Amino acid sequence: MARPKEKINTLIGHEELQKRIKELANEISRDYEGRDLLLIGVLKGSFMFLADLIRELDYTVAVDFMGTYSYGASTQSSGEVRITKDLEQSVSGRHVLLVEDIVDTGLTLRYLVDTLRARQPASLKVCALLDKPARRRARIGLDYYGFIIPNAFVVGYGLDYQEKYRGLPYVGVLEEEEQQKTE
Ligand code: PRP
Ligand code: 7HP
Repeated sequence: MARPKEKINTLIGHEELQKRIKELANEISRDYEGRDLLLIGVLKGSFMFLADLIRELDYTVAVDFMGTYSYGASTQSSGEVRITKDLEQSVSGRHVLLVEDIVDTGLTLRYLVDTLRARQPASLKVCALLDKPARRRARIGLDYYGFIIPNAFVVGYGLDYQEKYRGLPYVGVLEEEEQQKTE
């Protein structure tokens, strides 16, 4: 199997990710003490973050997933958010925490928050591992975030470029030559 290391520069290492996720989980546990919580992971990118986060939370926490798609094979958002998978569970009257891998333009999150609010949860908050404010196009507040990152296209730890690199255990910046070669 091809080793991608030579074209990807590490931005956030595995240990740093794990340390910050534990801190986030402690904060979330404190805030939701005594309340039932439903985590909603946004597929596909959030699967790794959600898996690590939920293992640090109370074992009674429920989980469901929504799928969205807006980047395709590009490093730029198409601007159109499509739902590829809806929830199985109802969110009505429940405490919901939306779990994202990255907020970039903010269009995906804006769309999801509006969609979920209309279903009348008791509360709705957002937790994103990575916040890239430089390219924001939609106004959206984050209740919890892991890291603020610079304006670069990142891969790994669930995030892809043309469906590759999701399995990297760290977050790295994809070098420009690599993007141009394959675009
Ligand atoms: C990515 C990422 C976020 C969204 C963030 O999903 O996982 O959900 O883009 O970008 P935005 O803030 O500019 O909307 P993508 O549409 O690439 O699907 P994927 O998670 O399946 O790769
Ligand atoms: C989506 C996305 N996917 C991978 N890397 C990034 O930097 C991204 N921003 N938005």
